[in-house]
Amino acid sequence: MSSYTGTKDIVRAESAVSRIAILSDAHLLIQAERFRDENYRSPRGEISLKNFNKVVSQVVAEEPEAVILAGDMFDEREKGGEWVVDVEAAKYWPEIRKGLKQLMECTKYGIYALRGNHDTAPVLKELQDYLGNGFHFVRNEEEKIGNRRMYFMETRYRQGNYTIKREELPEKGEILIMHETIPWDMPGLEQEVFQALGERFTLLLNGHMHHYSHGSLDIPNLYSLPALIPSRELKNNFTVEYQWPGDLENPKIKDSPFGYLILDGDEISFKRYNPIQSIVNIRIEGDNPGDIVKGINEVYSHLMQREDRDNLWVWISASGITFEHTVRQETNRYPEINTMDIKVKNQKSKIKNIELKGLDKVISLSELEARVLTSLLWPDRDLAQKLFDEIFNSDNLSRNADSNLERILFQKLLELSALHCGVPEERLKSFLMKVDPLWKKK
Ligand SMILES: [Mn+2]
Repeated sequence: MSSYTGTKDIVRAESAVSRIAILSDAHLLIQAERFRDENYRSPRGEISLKNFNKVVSQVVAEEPEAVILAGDMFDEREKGGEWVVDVEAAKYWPEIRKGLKQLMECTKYGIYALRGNHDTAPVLKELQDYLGNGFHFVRNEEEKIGNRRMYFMETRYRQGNYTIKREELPEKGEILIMHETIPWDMPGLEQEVFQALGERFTLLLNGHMHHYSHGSLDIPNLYSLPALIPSRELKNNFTVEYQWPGDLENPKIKDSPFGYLILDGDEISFKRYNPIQSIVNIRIEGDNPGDIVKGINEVYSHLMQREDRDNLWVWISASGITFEHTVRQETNRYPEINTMDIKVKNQKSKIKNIELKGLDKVISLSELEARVLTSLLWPDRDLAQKLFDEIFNSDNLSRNADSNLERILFQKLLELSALHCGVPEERLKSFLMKVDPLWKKK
């Protein structure tokens, strides 16, 4: 370990356990947009940098002896097949580096950085070159930081395949810093792996989830780190939430979920950071596109009355509708409101009973789905499930669907999705042959 000594004099008893700040998931460069003007940054990018500067001052005031970056602090974003970060990052790096330098210089031991799934090694190596021996990019190694021992387990994030072999897990230690998916209502690293790690380490600190919690998965020493500042990855973080239908005068208000952790002695505390902007979540529930359009307009008219309307980052989730475009068309009518992202989902519970005629008998869509799924084995089954959920669902089909048309549509959609899912052609053919008898008249 290098013997970096910052400029800050910290007077502490020799025996005290080092006070450490843990920062995660700022996703700083995710706000980089492609602009031809080499000096222009997007308003979202500007806000992110302002938040970063503000939170850096807050952390500096905490007088940590070391700062840990637990992954996805920078983010290398891809847009239209190009790495935005290479083109745009130049406009952001001077300020990011300045902030990191401030953090580094306020500490005795410097900064220790773990790579997250959105970070790249070259970016972290460059920072190490630039900032010198007070910045440590650590990969699958233990570091002694003051009188603490910390193991930095590099991310194993692989969507759809989160397994880590037992023999690849780090041996016993004190504190584990990692960046993995906790399986909270979503696929993630197996619970048994977290449990095994929880037995090997006194403390598990995990980034990536953007949400502060501890003791989940029944592992008392597992801590999930908050996102430092807002980014495009909302992950259920908000400060204001409107529901439609609902009382627009009284939205749900929450304390900021953003911030960082301070380890001091045996104490772990979540330090809140209040971002510059308000993070607004809008939940619209309707039965049809008409409802959704009405809901969006009512909520947005309400937002327009807010004094801070220029300072909102708005996320929408709408259920009872299939196409994001329908929502986007409405939000575009309110250019003052910064709509960050729109998610649409069909409500499974509200599925209309579409009847498919011309099969061996008249059956409902859900019966067909059940029959197709039971006739298949993994991985065809997974693909079919995805098709039913996303494409061949009641919202996309009219009532009393014509089976011949739907059958052709289904096959075409399958062919298309197979390409996207990387399914080889032979497997697609055998899949279609297996499904085909389900469609035929007896
Ligand atoms: Mn991540």
